[in-house]
Amino acid sequence: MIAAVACAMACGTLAAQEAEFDLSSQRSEVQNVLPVTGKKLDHQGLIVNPMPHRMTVDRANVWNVSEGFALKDKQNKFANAFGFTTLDKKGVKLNVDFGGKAAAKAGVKEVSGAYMLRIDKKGVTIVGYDERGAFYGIQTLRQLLESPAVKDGELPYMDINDYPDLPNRGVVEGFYGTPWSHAVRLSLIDFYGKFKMNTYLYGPKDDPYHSCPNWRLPYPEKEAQNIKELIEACNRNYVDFVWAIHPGQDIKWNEEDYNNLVNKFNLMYDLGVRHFAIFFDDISGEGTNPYKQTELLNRLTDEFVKEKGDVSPLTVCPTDYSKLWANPTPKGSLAIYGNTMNPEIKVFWTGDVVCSDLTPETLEFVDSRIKRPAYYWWNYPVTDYARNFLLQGPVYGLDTSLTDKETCGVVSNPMEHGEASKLALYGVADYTWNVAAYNPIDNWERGLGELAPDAREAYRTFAIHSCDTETGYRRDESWETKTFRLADWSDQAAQALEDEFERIEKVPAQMEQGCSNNLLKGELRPWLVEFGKLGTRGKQAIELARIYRAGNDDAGFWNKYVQNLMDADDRKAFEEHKSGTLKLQPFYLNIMDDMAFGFLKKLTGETPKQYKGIGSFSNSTTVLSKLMLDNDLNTHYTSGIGQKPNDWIGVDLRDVRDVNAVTIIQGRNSVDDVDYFDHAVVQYSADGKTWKPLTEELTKQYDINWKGDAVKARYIRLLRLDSDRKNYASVRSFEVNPLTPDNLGFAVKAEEPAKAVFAFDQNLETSYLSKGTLTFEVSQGVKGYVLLMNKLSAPITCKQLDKDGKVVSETMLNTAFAKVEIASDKVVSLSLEGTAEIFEVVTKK
Ligand code: 14T
Repeated sequence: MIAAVACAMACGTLAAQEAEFDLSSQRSEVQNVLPVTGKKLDHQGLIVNPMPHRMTVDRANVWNVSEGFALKDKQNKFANAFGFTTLDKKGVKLNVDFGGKAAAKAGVKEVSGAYMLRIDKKGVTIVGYDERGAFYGIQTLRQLLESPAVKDGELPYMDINDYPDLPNRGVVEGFYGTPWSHAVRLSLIDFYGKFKMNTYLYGPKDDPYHSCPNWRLPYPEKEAQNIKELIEACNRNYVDFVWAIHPGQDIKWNEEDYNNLVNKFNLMYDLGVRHFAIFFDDISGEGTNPYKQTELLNRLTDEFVKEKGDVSPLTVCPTDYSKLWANPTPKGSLAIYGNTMNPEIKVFWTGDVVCSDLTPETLEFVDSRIKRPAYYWWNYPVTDYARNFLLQGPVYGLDTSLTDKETCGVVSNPMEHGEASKLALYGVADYTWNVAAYNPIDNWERGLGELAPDAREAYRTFAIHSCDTETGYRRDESWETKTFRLADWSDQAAQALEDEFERIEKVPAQMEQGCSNNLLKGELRPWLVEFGKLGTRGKQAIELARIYRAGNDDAGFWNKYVQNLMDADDRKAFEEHKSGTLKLQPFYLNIMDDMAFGFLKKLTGETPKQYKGIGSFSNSTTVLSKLMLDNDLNTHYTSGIGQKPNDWIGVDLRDVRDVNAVTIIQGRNSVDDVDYFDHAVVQYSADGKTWKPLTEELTKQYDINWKGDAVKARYIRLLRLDSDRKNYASVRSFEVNPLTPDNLGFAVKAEEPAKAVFAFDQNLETSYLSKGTLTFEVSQGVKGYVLLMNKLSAPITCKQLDKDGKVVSETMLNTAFAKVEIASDKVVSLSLEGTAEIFEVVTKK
C-alpha cells in the first residue's frame, strides 16, 4: 500500500491533493485521545533531567561554590566542558575521572554513559564508566548549579549513581519539509549533550544529497563544511552523528550503484562520519526488495564497516517500518531481516501505525520477526502531516515497563521547528534514560521552566493548549480546562473559562517580553498571534452569552455577536496556525452557533434549519462536521480514520421535516479521490432508529442528488454498503432540501440569486454577501422584517416599492440588527442597496 506513496514522497512533496497518490489515506492514526499521565512533583529546587536513577541529598551540609571549582581532570579531557562555571584554584575541589578500574571502585554500572557524582567533605567527585559517562556527570553538575536551590551558590552534599536504561537515545531529523538550519542544529546538539542524549541521525527527507536524486553525489562545499561542524559539535557533546542515506527510490541493485553508495559513504567518512544508516522508508519499486536490502547491509558491514575499523554497526529503516503494512508472514521483510541480516545491525520500527505509542505488544510483534530488540523511531512531535500545528504537549504514550531487551533505543522525529521541538526532546531524553521512573506531566512541567525560564507561565498556557493534531496522532490537550455547551451554562464554569481566555489573550505579549530565546520565539510567533486572538474571541463569546442569556436586548446582542465572528481572513489565519483545537476553538464555535440557533428561534418562533453533522465516526459530531454544512466546497469533513462496514455520515435536521431533496458531494474532489464511500445508500429516519432508503444502491458516485415525494424525516444519512475500500471518508457538502430561487416561494432579484437564498434559509450559519441590490417580494400580511446582517462598513438604503416599482418609503440602515416596518399595504417588494452580508431576513407577521 505504501508503495503508491513513494514517488511523490521521495520527490519531496506532501501535497496529497495534487499528487497522483493519496498520502493521508495511507495513514491510520488511532483517533482516541488518551489522557496524559503522571503528576507534578516537588523537586525541592534541585532539577536534573533525565531523572537520575539514584540520588540522595544531605541538605545539612553544603559547599559554597560561588568561587567555582578547582578542577582535577585526571585524563585531561574536559578542559572545555566547564563553560557553565568558573575554574579557579581557590574553588571547591572537583575530581573527574573515568574508565573501567575507577568506575568499578566507585560502584558505577558497566554501561556506556554511566557515572557517579559525589559531593562530600572532599569536594565534588565525578567518575564515569567511560568518557561519555564522565561528561554526563559534568552535565548533572551543570544542571545542579542551574537549579533554583543552588542559584545562590550553596551546593548540598549528595550521592548520585546513574546510568542510561537504553543504549540509543536521541533524535532523527527524518521529517519532510524544510530541514533545520545550521544554527538550530548546533543549538540542538548542545541540547542533546546537556540532557544525555547520545544520538543524532541526520536524514532530512528534503536534503537532496541524503535522498533521491542526489544521494550518489558529494555535498557541495558549503554543506560539506557544515556537516563537519555538526560532527565537531556532536563530538564535544558525546553525541554520535549518524549520517543516513535514502537511496531506495531509484537504487539499482547492481555493482555500479553499490559502488556509488560506498563512494558516498567514503566521502562522508572523510568529513568525519563514523556512524551510518540506510533508510528504505516511503519508497516503491525495486528498492523495496528485502533480500536485496539485506544483502546490501551485510555486504557493507563486511566491506565498509569492518574494513574501516572505527565505524560502528549500521542502522536500517525497513520499508515495512510499521505494523500497518508490514507483511507479518515468514516471507515478509521483517522475517527476512531477522533470518539473514547481521545481528549487529539496528532495525527501525515506528509501531502499530506511522505515528503511534510505544507498547510491549508492538515490540513483541517486530522483535520476534527481526530477532533483535527494535530501534524505536517515534514519530512525535513531527508535524509534516499536519503542518498547521505546533506540538507542545507532554511526552507520553511510551510504556514504562520496557527495557533494553525489548528496544535498543528510541529516537524522536521532531518538527521542522527545531527549537519548539526541544520541549518534547526534554521528555524523550528523560524516558530513554530512566524508563521506569518516567513521569510525563512532571517532565513537561520541568521542561517548560528549562525552555522559557522567565516566561514559564505564559509558555505553559500556550503549551497546554497546543498539543493535539485534530486528525493525526491524537494527544491530550487543555486537560485543566472545562468547557461546556450553552445549554449547560453555569456562572461559575463560565467565569473560570473566561479567566483562562483572559490569560490566553495576554500570552503573546508576555512571551515577547519574557522569553529570551529568540530562535524559539521566532518559531512560535505565528501560533502565538493566533492563540492570543483565540483568547479574545473566547472571552468575548462568554460576555456575549451573558447578554444572550439575559435575553432583553436583541439589537445589542446581535450587534456584538457579529463583532465576534471570524471572517474569512480570520479563519484562514487560524487554519494556518492552529491551537486549542481539542477544547477551546470548539467551545467558541459551538457557543456561537448555539446562540445563533436560540436567537433565531426566539425571533421566528420556529426551529431554525441549522443542521448538525452526525455519523458513526468518533469525530462525527465535532466541529469538523460543520465543514460539510458551510456551503464552501473548498472545505470538507473527514473521518480521519479508515472506513469500515456500516459506517455512515449524516445530518440531524433538529425537527421532523418534509424532505424532498438531498444533495451530497463526497470526497475531497469528485474526480479521483479515494476518500469516499464507493458503495452506499441514502436513508432517512424520523426517530434515528429505523431507517428507510431514499435512493438505490449507489456505486462509485461522488455527487449524489435525490429528489422525490416528500418523506417525514429528522435524520438523513449516507450509509456505507459492502466495499473493499478502507480509506477515510470525506464529505464536502451535505444539503437537505437545498433552497433555490425557484423553490423559495417568493421572488428574489440579486446579483447572485443562487446565493441570495442563504438570506432566507432560516439558518444563521449561512449568509449572502450582497454587493449591489437585493430585491425580494413582500408577501401578503407581512408587517415587517428584522434584518440580521454583519457589521456594515457603510449604511445601506432600504426602499419599499409598490407594484409599479415606485418608492413608497426609503430609509437608511446602519446597524447589523435592523428593523423595517412595512409602510403601507401598497408595498409589494423591498430592496436593499449597498454592501451587506445578510445572515437572515426574518419576517414579522
Ligand atoms: F522512516 C520511517 F520510520 C518514517 O516514519 N518515515 C516517514 C517520516 O519521514 C515522516 O516524517 C513520518 C511522519 O509523517 O512518517 C513517514 O512518512 C510517511 C508515512 C506515511 F504513512 C509518509 C507518508 C505516509 F503516508
